[in-house]
Amino acid sequence: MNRHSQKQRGAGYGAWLEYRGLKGEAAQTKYCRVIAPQERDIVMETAVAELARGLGHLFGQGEAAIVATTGSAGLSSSVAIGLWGDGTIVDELFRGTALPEPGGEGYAIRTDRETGGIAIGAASPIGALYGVFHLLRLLGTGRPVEALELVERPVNPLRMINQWDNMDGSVERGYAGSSIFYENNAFTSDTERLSDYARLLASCGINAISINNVNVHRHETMLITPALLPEVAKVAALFRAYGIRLFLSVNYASPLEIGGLVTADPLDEGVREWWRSAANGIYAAIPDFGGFVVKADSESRPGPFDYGRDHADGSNMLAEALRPHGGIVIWRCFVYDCKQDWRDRSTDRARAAYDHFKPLDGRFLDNVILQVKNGPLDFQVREPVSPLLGAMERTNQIIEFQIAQEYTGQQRHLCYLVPQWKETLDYDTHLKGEGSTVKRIVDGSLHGSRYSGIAAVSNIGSDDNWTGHLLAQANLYGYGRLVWDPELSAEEIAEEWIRLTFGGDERTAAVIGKMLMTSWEIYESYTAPLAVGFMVNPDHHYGPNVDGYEYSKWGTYHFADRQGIGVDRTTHTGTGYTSQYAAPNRELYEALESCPDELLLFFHHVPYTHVLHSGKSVIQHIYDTRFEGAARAEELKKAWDSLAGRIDARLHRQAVERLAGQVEYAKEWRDVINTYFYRKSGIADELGRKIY
Ligand code: GCV
Repeated sequence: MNRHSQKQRGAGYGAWLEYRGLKGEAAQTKYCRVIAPQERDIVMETAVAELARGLGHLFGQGEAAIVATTGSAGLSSSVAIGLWGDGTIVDELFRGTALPEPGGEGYAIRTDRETGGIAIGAASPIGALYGVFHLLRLLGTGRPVEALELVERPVNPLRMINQWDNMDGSVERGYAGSSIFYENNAFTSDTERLSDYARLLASCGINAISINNVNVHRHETMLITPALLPEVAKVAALFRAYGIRLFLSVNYASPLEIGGLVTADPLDEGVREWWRSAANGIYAAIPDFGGFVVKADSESRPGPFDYGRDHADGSNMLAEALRPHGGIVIWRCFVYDCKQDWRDRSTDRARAAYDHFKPLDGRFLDNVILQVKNGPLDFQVREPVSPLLGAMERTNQIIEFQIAQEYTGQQRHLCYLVPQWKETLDYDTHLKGEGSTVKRIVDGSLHGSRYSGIAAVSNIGSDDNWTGHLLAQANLYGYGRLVWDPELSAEEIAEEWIRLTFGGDERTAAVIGKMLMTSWEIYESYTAPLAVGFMVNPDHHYGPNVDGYEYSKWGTYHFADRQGIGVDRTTHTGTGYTSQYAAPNRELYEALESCPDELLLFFHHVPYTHVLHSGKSVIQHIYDTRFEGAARAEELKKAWDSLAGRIDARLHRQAVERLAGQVEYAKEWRDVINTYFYRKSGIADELGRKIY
């Protein structure tokens, strides 16, 4: 798939960049030439090569020719690419047009009415690369290109992927094979695959990647040392060619663990000097290194709390070391007590991030960014939006999503997550009055933040098709597209992905589109509706176990007893978590009468007989959703089966078993949950269905 591709790869490897040959009308106007500037930096080189390759595949002619001037043929049958002011034909083509100047990573595309040729112009090589992928996407999805006149720029400045890869080749919460970055505590030799990954990411707009797990173990702690930096630099170069900056997750206790110091106290001058020197070494090897991602004082990782310091002290120390080089510190806010006493009902894990960080607003250096998970707990199928998002006006923040489906079916169940992310981004925090949406917080416009954007935990691994479940590719693609432009609808994104992956068949688009768009709701209904949260098996988090975390130290409880269920997080009678929201959200959640059904058990402890806004009792809702969810999982399988013969058989085969497994597991969820709550409550299902 890479332009220097050597290896035979399996079906699905090309993902949405397969560029299936165009048919019918779309294939009529052939674009068989690329007109490109002679002087090209590495990213422009990539842009030109991708364009030649994409056009070649789409129009079935190998690779399109690359020429430097229009020659006598003019622009016809050609796509010209260039930067503003580079003296190429692109300048000429955009002169006098009404197109506004795009920003740094933006681009413009227009069709020359006289010749039918197309021009892609940009202010930077990375803009040109994004413009190339945009045009190829239009062609690949069968959109008309005869009269293009468009300008695009990304909405979010930082568009990041976090790998949770370990150097032993494992991936924390990885569901698609092993790491593509490492094996046996060394870097992979399959650099071609890394390049192909960079290509997939750039094609949907990603511009930053951290390449190791936020839980930084012994070998990974060494990544910032001269022993491993040359290897890191090689990986950085592969991603650089696609305009993606490389970051590393670092071990907060590095000075202690590998530096020979007796402390990692952020206020200790020796420690500060150690990090400065480490940063100097990194930038000598990788001049455009992005910076550090840090998980500190979280789930037994070391951090500033170990020295009686706070998270401003800890992150600022690292920020100071990176600052002279233009680097940033991405500091995670996933900080909570993971050794909680389950008997103590006053401690609330959901409160923790806000309680720890909000008081520190204004104390962080301007090259520190706080990374906040979308919800206050941990990537559940349904959670309220984290109240910390936007609550620190004087602090840079980005949101963290999880593309990997840790709690949403682990890529064995279908769960298209774009609708969930979109709902979060559209959420109105009301922090500065109506319209204070999360998307405006993370794009930096609400508070005028210096740094802003979105990060997410990747869902890829060494499986041939990257994501194990073929349809989980839609989450990676969808993440990139949504982060580029949060105004895109989940349906639009799904449709793009389907057409690029499977071709232009209308029925295929309709069937898979519906499967994707209903999948989150279906998964939620047979697992954990009403935002009840954790009911999974401990450690691996797969499959139902209602009390799996109930009597544990992890702080994730539902408090089901024979009368009722849910966590009282109100300010009047509960943990006070609701007070972390601005009005009117605070009041909305506080009052049982107004709390939305879908979040009910997150905020309130209610009897099973409590009647929801839907008119159903909680217990009946528990039964109905499980029965319906399991039945709808079967419909997903049938829908997919109906596509046999319509799509590439090798691709079709890849999801058949997964969907069959989902059907069985949905029944398991249905029966375990229903039986548990029937036994607990003693209340029968109104419809008399089978409960054990
Ligand atoms: C990387 C959850 C996951 C952990 C993960 C952690 C985090 O608790 O289960 O595997 O650790 O989140 O985001 O740091």
